Amino acid sequence: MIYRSPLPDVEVPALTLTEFVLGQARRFGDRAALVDGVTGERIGYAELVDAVQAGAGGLAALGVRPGDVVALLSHNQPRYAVALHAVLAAGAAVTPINPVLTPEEIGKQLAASRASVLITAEPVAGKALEVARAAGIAHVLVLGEHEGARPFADLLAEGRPAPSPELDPATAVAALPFSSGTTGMAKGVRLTHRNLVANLAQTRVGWRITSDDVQAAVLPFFHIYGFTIILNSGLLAGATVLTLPRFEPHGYLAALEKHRVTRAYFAPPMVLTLANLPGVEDYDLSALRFAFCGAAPLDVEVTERAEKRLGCLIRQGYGMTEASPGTHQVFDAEFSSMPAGSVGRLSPGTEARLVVPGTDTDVEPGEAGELLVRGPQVMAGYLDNPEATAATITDGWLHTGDIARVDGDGVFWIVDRLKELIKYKGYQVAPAELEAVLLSHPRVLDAAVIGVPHAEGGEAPKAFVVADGGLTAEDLLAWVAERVAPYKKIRDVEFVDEIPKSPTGKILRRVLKDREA
Ligand code: 4UV
Repeated sequence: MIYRSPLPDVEVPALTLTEFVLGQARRFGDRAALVDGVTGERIGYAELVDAVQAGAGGLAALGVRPGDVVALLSHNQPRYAVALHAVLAAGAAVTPINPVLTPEEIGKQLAASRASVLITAEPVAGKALEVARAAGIAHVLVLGEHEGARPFADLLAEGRPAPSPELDPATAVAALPFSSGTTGMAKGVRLTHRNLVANLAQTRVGWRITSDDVQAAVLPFFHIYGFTIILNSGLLAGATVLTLPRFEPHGYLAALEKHRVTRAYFAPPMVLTLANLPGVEDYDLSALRFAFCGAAPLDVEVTERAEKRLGCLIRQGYGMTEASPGTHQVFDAEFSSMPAGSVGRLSPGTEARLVVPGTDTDVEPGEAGELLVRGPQVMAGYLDNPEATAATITDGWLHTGDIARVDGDGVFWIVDRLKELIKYKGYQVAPAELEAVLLSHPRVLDAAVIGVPHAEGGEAPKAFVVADGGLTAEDLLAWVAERVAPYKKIRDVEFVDEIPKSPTGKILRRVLKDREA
C-alpha cells in the first residue's frame, strides 16, 4: 500500500539551489531579504544577489571549486545567507556546523567532510580558528571581524565576478549536514542541489509564502529545518527572514511584535516555554497568521495553551535531515481544520508506506508501522558510508525509524520513535556517540544510553553503566560533560550489573526503555 500526496507532483527544475532560490530575486529590489532581530542589520534582495556573486568570485579566487566543501560555523545572522549562497555559487558544498560543538566535535566534522575552507563568526571565531589550524585548513573567513581571520567582507569589497561552475544539480552535493540517522554515529548527509530544490518546490505548493511575509528565524540555519524550511523557503518567496541568534522568550516576542512577523517556526521546547511564560498577551502579535512546529513530538495540550496565548494556531511539520527535510506538512489552506497532533499530509511528489518494523510487510490499514518515504527530496546517501546508506534506503524508500499511522483521509500522526536517536530540544543526540565517550573512561566496562522523558528538553540521555567500582554518577556526568556539547550531556546515570544485549551483541535498548517506563 503506497500513500500519495493529494496534491499533484511538482516539476523539479534543473537548477542549483542558489539559481532556484535567488535566480529571480532581483525583482524584489530593495525589499528586505534578511533583517537581524538584534542589531537591525538589513540586507535587501538586490544587495543579497550582488553580495552572493562577489562572495562566490572571492571564494573562487581562493581556489574553491566544484567538489570542494566549505564549513559554515555561525549562529543565525543575515550574512549567513550571503556566505551560504556564495559557497554554492562557487560550485562547492556547504557543511553547516553547530557553533556550540566542542573543538574536538568540530574537528571531527571538518575532517569527515574534508572541508577546505571555514567560514565562521563571533563569538566562536577564536575556537574556530584553533580547530581550523589543528585541522590544517588554509583559509578561515569571518563574518564580521576577528584577529587572525580574514573578514568575509574583504571578498565582497574586491567585487570579483562570480564564476560559472559546471554543475549537474542532480548529482552535485549542495549541503552536507550531519545526522546519525537510524543508528550509530553522526554521518554526512549528501543532499544534492536537486534534493533541496525539490523540497522547496514541493513545500511551496502547500505553503503560500509571499513577499509580504516575515518569517521568524530563531531555529538554527545549521539544522535542516532552519536551512530549508525557514531560510531558503523565505528567500525563494521574496519574504523577509528575521534572524535571531538564540531563543530568549521576551526578546523573541518583542521581535515578533516589532517586525510584524507573519510566520513563526518552533521546536517543541519553545512552544512549552510560550505556553507557560507570563506576559505573552502583552505583545501585539496580530500579524502572526501561521505558526509551525517540528523536529520532535509536540504535546497537544501544551499546543492549545500556547495557541490561546499567541492568538495563532500551531500546526506541525515533519521531516528529517535525510529528506532535505520535509515530507509531511499542514497546508496553509487546511491550517485551521487539521488536528493539532497530526503532521498533516504528504507533500507533493512524496510517497509513503507503513510497514511492520524490520520487515517489508505493510501493516493492516489503520495500524501504526514504520514510516518509509520516497521522493526527489531523499538524500543521495551518507558520505563515505555505503553500508549505512544501503541499510537506510531500499528501492528508493527512506526508512525514517519513526512509527506513524495514517487515517482514512490521508492525515499522518507520528506516534513513536523506533530508532535509537535521542532528541534534546529537537537537537540530535546519538546514543552511540555518548556510549563511546563513556567507554573511554578507564573504569567503565560497558555502557548503554537511551532517551528518557525530560521536562525542558522533551527527552534527554540517560546512561546505564557497568563499572568496576569506585565510580560515582557525578564522576561520569562530569566525564561526559567535559567531552561533548552541552545539549548532548547525559542527565542521569544508573549503575547496572549487565547491559541487555542480543546474541549478536547489539544493545537491546527497548528492554531498557521498557524498564524505565
Ligand atoms: O534529522 P532531524 O534532526 O530533522 C528534523 C526535521 C524537522 C522538520 C522538518 C520539516 C518541517 O516542516 C518541520 O517543521 C520540521 O528534525 O530529525 C528527524 C527526526 O526528528 C523527529 C523524528 O524522529 C525524525 O525522524 N521529528 C521531526 N519532526 C517531528 C518529529 C514531529 N513533528 N513529530 C515527532 N517527531
